[in-house]
Amino acid sequence: MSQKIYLNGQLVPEAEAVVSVFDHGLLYGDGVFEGIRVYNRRVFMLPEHVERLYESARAIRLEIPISQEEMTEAVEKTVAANNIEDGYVRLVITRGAGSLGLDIRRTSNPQVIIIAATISLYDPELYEKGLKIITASTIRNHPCAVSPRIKSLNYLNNILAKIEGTDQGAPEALMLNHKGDVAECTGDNIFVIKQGIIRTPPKDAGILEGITRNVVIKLAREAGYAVEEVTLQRHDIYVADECFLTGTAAEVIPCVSLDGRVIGDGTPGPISRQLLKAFQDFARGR
Ligand code: PXG
Repeated sequence: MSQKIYLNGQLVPEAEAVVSVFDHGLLYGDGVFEGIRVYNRRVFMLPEHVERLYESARAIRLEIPISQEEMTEAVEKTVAANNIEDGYVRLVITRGAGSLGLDIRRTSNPQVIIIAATISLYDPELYEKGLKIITASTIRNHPCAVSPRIKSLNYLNNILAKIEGTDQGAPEALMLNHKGDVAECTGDNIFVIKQGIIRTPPKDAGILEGITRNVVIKLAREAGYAVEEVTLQRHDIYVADECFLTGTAAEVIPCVSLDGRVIGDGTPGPISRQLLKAFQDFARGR
């Protein structure tokens, strides 16, 4: 069965879901996107993802041609049409076709694309053993350049850091910000735990404000933990009792080493495990 892709209001077969080679999304990475999980046919945290998509679009002066309500309906419709029970939805909004120049006034028709598919996840074994990660030499984009708070189609900053990780056999890579403080990983936010207190970098550390991050902060507080959004240095990770990453694909994944420094006792810690379970129960509606 061929996949059905939502393209500008129509559900079309994959082969017909095409955009122009003059689209500024292709020419310049000029657009925004979202990645969302589907659990038991429910689109997880859909209002929050739609809100972030429209905020990203606003920040790059891209006017999405449909309302947030229409976008929400379009996502639900695409998931249903592809009979997705557990999977992944990718929303992509491009600037649309234009001239071979930067001027957005020469573009027209932003493209609204929704793909409902499966997702590639970390190896289940990594949740038992924990990730060993490295610090990339590529820093996160300066917030005064392209703000990391925008989930834009220009992901080269993250891709370059991800290459460094892959080259060194690490499934994720830590990125510092322009000040040398901890920002986040290439596609995941980062948390540390020290003496029972959970800490994660604040929104202004040059991070994407992850929706999984925000859910985990809430669940951790509900479980009685203190959670602080504070500046962290690599040193705070080296000396942490526990560390874990959060993201749409990863959910909550323990991290047991950074740059060859073993974190805690080198195994996934009890609070990380507890939060992984709490997150999975919440996401799967248990
Ligand atoms: N930081 C960055 C830079 C991200 O791209 C996160 C943190 C975690 O945010 P969420 O809202 O997912 O908790 C992300 C998310 C993909 C893909 O296919 C990427 C993300 C999410 C899902 C899929 O590359 N990045």
